[in-house]
Amino acid sequence: MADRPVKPVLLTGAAGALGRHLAAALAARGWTLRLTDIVAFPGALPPNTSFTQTDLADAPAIAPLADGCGAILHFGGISRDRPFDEVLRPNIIGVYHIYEAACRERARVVLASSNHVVGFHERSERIDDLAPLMPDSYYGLSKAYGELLAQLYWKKHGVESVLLRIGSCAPEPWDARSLGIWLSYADLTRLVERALMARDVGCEVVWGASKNASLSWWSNDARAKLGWEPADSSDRFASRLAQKRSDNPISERYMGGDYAANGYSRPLVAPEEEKNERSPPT
Ligand code: NAI
Ligand code: 15L
Repeated sequence: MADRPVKPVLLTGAAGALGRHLAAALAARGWTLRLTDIVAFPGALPPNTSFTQTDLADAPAIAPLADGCGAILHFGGISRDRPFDEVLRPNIIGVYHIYEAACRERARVVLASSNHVVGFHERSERIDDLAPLMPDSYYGLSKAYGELLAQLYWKKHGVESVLLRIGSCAPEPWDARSLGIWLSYADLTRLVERALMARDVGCEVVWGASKNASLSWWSNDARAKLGWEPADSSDRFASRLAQKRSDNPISERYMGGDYAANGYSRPLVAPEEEKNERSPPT
């Protein structure tokens, strides 16, 4: 395995659920981290870390945080289905500030994208990392914007990105959907570490899910290039959760689940009819 880079790593969203986990886990593995979030860091800082309270939408405040950093782990911002006005500043303007900072520093970005960039694909489909983006919410749309921004900065400026399309990353899955797309905290840590250390990643997508027997939706990504394979599995929760489904037909039809169903106002379209919508014009 390559040596750990010596430059510090900036972690946004450090006070959030995944940020707190990564701050502790990566610090324990010897990484030097600069942490930031719009809210105070809860509790004591892990060793070899510093913390600055900043709004991602505040360009002059964000820029110096990346000075001298070799990589940015971008986990900050709105992390749920919220109205457009709430998503705009942190997730659209904020991610632009992160890419501007990365470009100045020639730093790699590990972007916490989301399964909700493809949330309007039907669960009966099998999609790979080149499948069309089909966001299920303003939140999913903001993550799709982040992925496209990453492509732009790679093509135009050579800024590398690993786009982590995270499924459901939590201590445990909670229903049938999350059983399939669950990512354990330990698999997340190893994935992020490989995303930091792998050579020449370019701009690539990885599906962020553990080795769950019930996951059939996603295939093909850059995991081999990173040298990452998930080690954990949700299978031990299957007997309790496999039948725990929502009673909303929209949630159950699309990969994004409740995010797809939330605010859905279209008359229900038959699956066959919807497939025709996707056919290229003849
Ligand atoms: P979280 O909501 O716990 O953490 C997000 C952090 O971003 C919070 O601490 C919040 O204060 C901070 N933040 C929000 N607005 C900000 C702003 N304007 N400026 C600076 N910081 C701001 O979310 P979680 O679960 O830790 O997720 C982390 C990242 O991973 C998010 O980007 C989320 O979209 C992404 N993700 C998480 C998944 C999961 O299952 N936990 C699944 C897919 C993606
Ligand atoms: C996400 O993108 C969210 O950040 C997280 O809170 C979960 O809702 C997850 O997706 C999911 O789809 O379960």
